[in-house]
Amino acid sequence: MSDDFETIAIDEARALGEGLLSAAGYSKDHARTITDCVVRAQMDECHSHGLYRLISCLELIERGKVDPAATPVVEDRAPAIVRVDARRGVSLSAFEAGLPVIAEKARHCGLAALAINNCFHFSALWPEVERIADQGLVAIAVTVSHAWVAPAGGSRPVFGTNPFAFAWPRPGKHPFVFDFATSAIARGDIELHRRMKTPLPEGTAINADGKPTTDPDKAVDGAMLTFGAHKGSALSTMIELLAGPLIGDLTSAESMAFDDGAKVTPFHGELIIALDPASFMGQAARDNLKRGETLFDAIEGQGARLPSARRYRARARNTRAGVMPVRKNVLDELRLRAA
Ligand code: NDP
Ligand code: PYC
Repeated sequence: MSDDFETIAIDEARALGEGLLSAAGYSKDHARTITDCVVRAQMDECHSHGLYRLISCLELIERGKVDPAATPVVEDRAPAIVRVDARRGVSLSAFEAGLPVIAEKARHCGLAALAINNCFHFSALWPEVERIADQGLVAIAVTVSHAWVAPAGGSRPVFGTNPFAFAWPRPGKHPFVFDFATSAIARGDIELHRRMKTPLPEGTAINADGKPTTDPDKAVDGAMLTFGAHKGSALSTMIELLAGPLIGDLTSAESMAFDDGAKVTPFHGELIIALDPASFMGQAARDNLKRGETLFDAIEGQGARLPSARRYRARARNTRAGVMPVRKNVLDELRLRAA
């Protein structure tokens, strides 16, 4: 473990998170769902979306944006569509409210969608698609953020960092999951580079003059880039459309306008889709799911790793130890706020 990190007991992290959020005014439900998500991310050593995000949740209250006691409202829109209005709360309690409904609808109809609206959204998407895959369903999730990312060939921000997550259930194993920003780097990582005063990887950002930069401050004044040039740009456009106009919610540019200089967590919607292998394949579902294992074996058999393998290893290691590494400067700030 590098000198920049120290460990915290998992129970202590939970108490710290719930204590800070409750004291700031979040309802029990919000304090629990937010803490659970950031502790899970930290246990998996996803530093850009772990305990660090508690600070942005506190800033949401300090800057008067979030309704910290909002109760999500579930609306049964159609046989295969459920909508949850987060009512200006954080997305996670809305997800909790919608999860049993999308799972039930997917089993009944073969596939189903959950649209979460009017939410502040700070979290990684893998905790959500993993929860759906744990119920034997295939899952896809997309959301927008703030307009920080320039389209391929352009130089001004239009897109959010727009993550895309997928999960596939694996009998007797953790699901196959990937979850990535469609920008070349997540905004959370840029913020961590700014805090640590370290350079960005090449090819992730441009400055205000449209020239490549590795200076995180200059990147913030300029624009982030998409991953995979025009391919990431097209995927990001798709995500803007699916998690924006399709579900009647804000695009990243509109979320940025709503923020109005407060510089807090984006406010918008999220689209989650669940597919039921049993409905597609009937009796053959189990055997067909196993054919996915042939694909995974072919990947791992040549020394490549599956996405999420690093996370699952970190989770197992930290669960055994009962403690997890956190950046010192993040923990210092959280403890100072709690004192
Ligand atoms: P990463 O680039 O860190 O990882 C992307 C995915 O690729 C992960 O599933 C990762 O698995 C996998 N992976 C990484 N390296 C390899 C490799 N060598 N071989 C195979 N698989 C690999 O993700 P990002 O930085 O793009 O995104 C980080 C998080 O930020 C995501 O969880 C995303 O949801 C979140 N985010 C949230 C936003 C929001 O608006 N709420 C906006 C943007 C991002 P592993 O984890 O095991 O390394
Ligand atoms: O890391 O890009 C990001 C991000 C945006 C909103 C939440 N995370």
